[in-house]
Amino acid sequence: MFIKDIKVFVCSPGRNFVTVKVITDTGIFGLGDATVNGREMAVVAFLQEHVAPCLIGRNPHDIEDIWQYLYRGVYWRKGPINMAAIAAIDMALWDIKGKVAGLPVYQLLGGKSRKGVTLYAHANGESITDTLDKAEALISQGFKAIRLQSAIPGLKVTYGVLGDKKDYFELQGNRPLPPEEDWSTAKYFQMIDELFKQARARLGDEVQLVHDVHSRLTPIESAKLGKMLEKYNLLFLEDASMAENQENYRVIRQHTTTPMAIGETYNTLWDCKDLIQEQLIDYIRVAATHAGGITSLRRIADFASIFNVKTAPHGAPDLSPICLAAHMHLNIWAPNFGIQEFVGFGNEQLQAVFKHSVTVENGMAMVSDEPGLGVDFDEDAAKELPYKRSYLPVCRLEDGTVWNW
Ligand code: CS2
Ligand code: MG
Repeated sequence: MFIKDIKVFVCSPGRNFVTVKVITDTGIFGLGDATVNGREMAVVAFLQEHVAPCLIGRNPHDIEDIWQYLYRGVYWRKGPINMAAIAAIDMALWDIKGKVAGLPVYQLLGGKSRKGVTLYAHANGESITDTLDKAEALISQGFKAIRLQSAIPGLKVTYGVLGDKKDYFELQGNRPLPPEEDWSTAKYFQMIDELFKQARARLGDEVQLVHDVHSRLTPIESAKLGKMLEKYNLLFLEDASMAENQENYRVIRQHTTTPMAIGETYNTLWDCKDLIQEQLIDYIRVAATHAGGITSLRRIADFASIFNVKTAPHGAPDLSPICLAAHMHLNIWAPNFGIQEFVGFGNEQLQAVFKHSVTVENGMAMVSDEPGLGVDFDEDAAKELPYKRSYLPVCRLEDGTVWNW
C-alpha cells in the first residue's frame, strides 16, 4: 500500500477550513484538518509545495516515521503552520489505518476508558441575565458544564459575545482586513465577580462552570481574578494570561487554587512542558489540528497524566469536524481526559461539506464505531463554497495600545 496523491482543499461553509485528503493506491483515503484561522493559505501552500511531494510513494502505515520525518527530520521545527500541516497528514494516516483495520481509531489507541465524552457548552450573553438565560437553556438540554462569557459594559465588543444576530460559525466579521476590538481590565473586573455570583445563585452549585479570559490579563491580575472567583468553584479558568513565558503561571499558582487551563494556541509539547511538569496548570487544551495531530496529542496526554494534568481539547468553530472526530477518539481513550469544549455542529452548509458521526445526548458525546475517524468530506459541496480572506480581530487598550486578543 502506498500514498498515491495528497489533495488540499480550502472551502468556506460559513468560515474557512483547510482539509487534506491522503489517497492511497488501494482507493482507501484519509482526511485531516489543517485550518489555521486567518492564515489558511499559508498552510495550503506549505502542504502543497513542501510536504506532499515528500510523501508520494510512502507507506501510509508508517505513521510514526512520517511524523518524525516531517518534524525531527526538518531543520525548521515547530510553528503553527508547520505543525498544522503535520497534524493534518497525521490525522489522515490514522484514518487510513483504522479503515484498513476495520476499527475506529480509539481502538488503535488502546480502547475506551469511559462511556462517553463530557462536554462544556457556551453561554454567551449581551448581559449577565442574558448569559444565565442561555446557561439555563443548556442545562435543561442536559449539559453538565457551561462556559460563561458576558458583555463588558462600556466596551464596544467583548470576546465570545456575538449576540443573537451573528452565527458563531460565520467568518469573524467577514472583513478583508482585521476588525478591531477594545479592552479595559478595570471594566472587566467590575463585571466578572457579579457574573459568577449571579450564576451560582441562579444555576446552583452542581453545574461545572468555565470562563475564558482569552489572555487579556497580566499574571498578577490573573492571580487576583483566580482568588476572587475561588468561592464560585470554577472547573477552570481558561487562558488567564499568556504563557509564552511559562514562568508566568508560577505567579498565578502562588496565589490561587482556582484551576487553570491553557494550550489552544500551542503547537508542541515544548510549549507546555514546564507548565505541566511543574504542575502550574490543571488542564491542557491543545488541539489535534494545531499541535501535530493524534500522534502528538497522545504523547502530550501521556506526559500530562504523570503530573495529574487532564486534557480539555479546544473545540472552537474554527476547527473542522475532522478535528472534533480526532479529539473524540483521543478523549474516549485518554485515561486523563477531563472535558471537551463543544459549540454545536454548525450551520447546514458546514454539515453538508463535512459528514461526521458524533452524537450528543445529555451533555455527553459518543464516538461512532465506524472504521477510521468516522468523517467524510464532500468535495463537490466544498467547491461551491470558495475561500474568502478573513482575519481574527486585533485588540487595543482604550488608549490605543495594541493588546492581546
Ligand atoms: C477560543 C476560540 O474556543 C475557545 O476557547 O478561545 O474562540 C478562539 O478564539 C478561536 O478559536 C480563535 O481562532
Ligand atoms: Mg479559548
